[in-house]
Amino acid sequence: MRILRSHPRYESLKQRHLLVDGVKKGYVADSGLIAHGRGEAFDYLIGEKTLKQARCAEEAAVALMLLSERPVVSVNGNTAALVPKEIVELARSLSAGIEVNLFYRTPKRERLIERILKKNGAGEVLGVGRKASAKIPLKSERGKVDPRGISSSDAVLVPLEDGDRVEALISMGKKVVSVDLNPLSRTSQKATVSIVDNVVRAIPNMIELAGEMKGWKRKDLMGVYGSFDNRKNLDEIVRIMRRGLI
Ligand code: PTJ
Repeated sequence: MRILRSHPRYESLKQRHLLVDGVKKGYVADSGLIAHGRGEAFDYLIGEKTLKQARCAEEAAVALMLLSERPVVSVNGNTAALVPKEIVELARSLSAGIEVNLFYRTPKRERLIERILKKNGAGEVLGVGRKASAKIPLKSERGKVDPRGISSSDAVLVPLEDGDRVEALISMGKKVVSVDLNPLSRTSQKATVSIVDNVVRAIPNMIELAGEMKGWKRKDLMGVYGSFDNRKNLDEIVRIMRRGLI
């Protein structure tokens, strides 16, 4: 279906249609639509724009990923539908691995997402098929990871998560960057750096920041990451959402 650019809800409708199309093609999980609906509600409360606090988190996240030895960007169905080109570009600017990790893992979905990422310029896509031969302490399918990717990483970017994996990764001593519009979710509450922003804004913002910060000295990156207070940032965002409701 064609959506008119002049429609006042064009951006929102475009995202919905990308996801519906992904469900029809079989790479977005049915539940991905429900997850998106929840995200939309929170996005509404922040005015569907990147808050100053989210921008700070994005900056700290880029600093953290650039400081890491083995950063990995994890991709699920919704991310592949909404920001396929951008996620590949971000992984490249951060010199990070790119790994498919699915809650509703099926070989067909893995292969479709791998194909989308490659079509958008990715080199090797980790975590697909037999490559996901390592385990992290999780009972769900998300526990299956690539020994050369998430398993041996020191920092993982996890857009649109369920909280279990964040907890598992943190318990393994890894740093976790989340992108989740819900500041109260277990994901946001447990991550090292929690980006409360729509993935369609957060990933392009991070590409821009990575372009600027890539050439920085480690000391300057440490300054940005070290001065970021995730707890305070999340509390401020919750306050902004509350004010939006009054
Ligand atoms: O592709 P799979 O199999 O890995 O499955 C993916 C889903 C999203 C179905 C799975 O991870 C899931 O069930 O996630 P949850 O537990 O519903 O959590 C998703 C979180 O992402 C929610 O807290 C939403 O608020 C948030 N969210 C939804 N859409 C966006 C978002 N955050 C940022 N940007 C969005 N566009």
